[in-house]
Amino acid sequence: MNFPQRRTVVMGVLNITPDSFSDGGLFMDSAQALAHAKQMVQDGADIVDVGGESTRPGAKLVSQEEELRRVKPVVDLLVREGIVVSIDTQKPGVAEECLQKGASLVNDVSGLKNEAMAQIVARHNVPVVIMHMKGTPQDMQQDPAYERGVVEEIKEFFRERIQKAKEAGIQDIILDPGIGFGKTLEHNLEILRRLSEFKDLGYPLLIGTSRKSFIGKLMGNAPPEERLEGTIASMIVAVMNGARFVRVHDVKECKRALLVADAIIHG
Ligand code: HH2
Repeated sequence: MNFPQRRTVVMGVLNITPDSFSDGGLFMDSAQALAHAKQMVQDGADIVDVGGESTRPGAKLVSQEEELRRVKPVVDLLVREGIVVSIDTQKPGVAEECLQKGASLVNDVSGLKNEAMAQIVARHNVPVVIMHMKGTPQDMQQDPAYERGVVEEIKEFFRERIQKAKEAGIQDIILDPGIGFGKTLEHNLEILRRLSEFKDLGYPLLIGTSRKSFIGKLMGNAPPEERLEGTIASMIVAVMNGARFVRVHDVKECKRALLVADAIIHG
C-alpha cells in the first residue's frame, strides 16, 4: 500500500465494543460509528482501525459471530464512503469477511499467532500489523517479565513472525511492539526510549500509546479522558525515534501536533 513517506501516517481508533477502555459503548450504533469515522478522516486520519473485541487487561473474550455482528456492517459503511479501513482482530474468520467487504489492512494484536491469519492476509495481498503481546489480554498484566530484556525479546519475536509471514507470502509488514500488552510502566518507557533499535529489522513501525494506563500513572492517576497531553508527548517521542504510523483516539489534536513535529523531522 502507498502511504505517505514524508509524514507520519495517522490511524484513528474506532471500537465497536461495549467495554473498550476509553471509547467503550460509544459507537455500538452504526450511524454513530460512521459519523465518528468521518470526523476522524476530516481531522486527518489516513486509516480508520475498526475493532469489535476489547483487548484491555482482563477483557472478556468475544465469539467470532458476535465480533462479526459488531464490525461487519461498520466496515461495509466506511468502505462505501471511501474510507481506508483497517480491521483490528485476532480472528482469521473476522479478517476474511472484513477483507471481502473491502478493508485494506489487518491489525493483528496477536502478531499472526494463528497460522490461518497469515494465509488470509497473503491471499488478499494486504498489509498486516504484527503486534507483540506477552500472554493474552486475560493474563498479560500479571507481573510481566523479560529475562533477556524487553527490547531484545520483542525483536526475537518479530524475527520469528516475519519469517512466518514471508513463508506465507505476505509482502507488506508493519511492526508494533504493543505498548501496554504484557508490559510494566518501565517496559513501556524503555520500548519508547529505544524504539529506533527496531528499525534494524527493516520494516515500518506503528505505535499505539493513546490514552493508555502508563500515561495515566505518569500524570498522577489521570483517567483516560484526561490523558491527551501525555498521549501527544509519548507519540512525538515515538515519531522522533522512528514510528511511521501512530494509532490514536484524539485524531484532531494529535494531527495538529504532528503537523509541527513532521515539519521539523522531515523538512
Ligand atoms: N492497542 C489497542 C488495541 N489495538 N493495535 C495495535 N496495533 N497497537 C496497539 O497499541 C493497540 C491495538 C488497545 O487500545 P483500544 O483499542 O483503545 O482499547 P480496547 O482494547 O479496550 O478496545
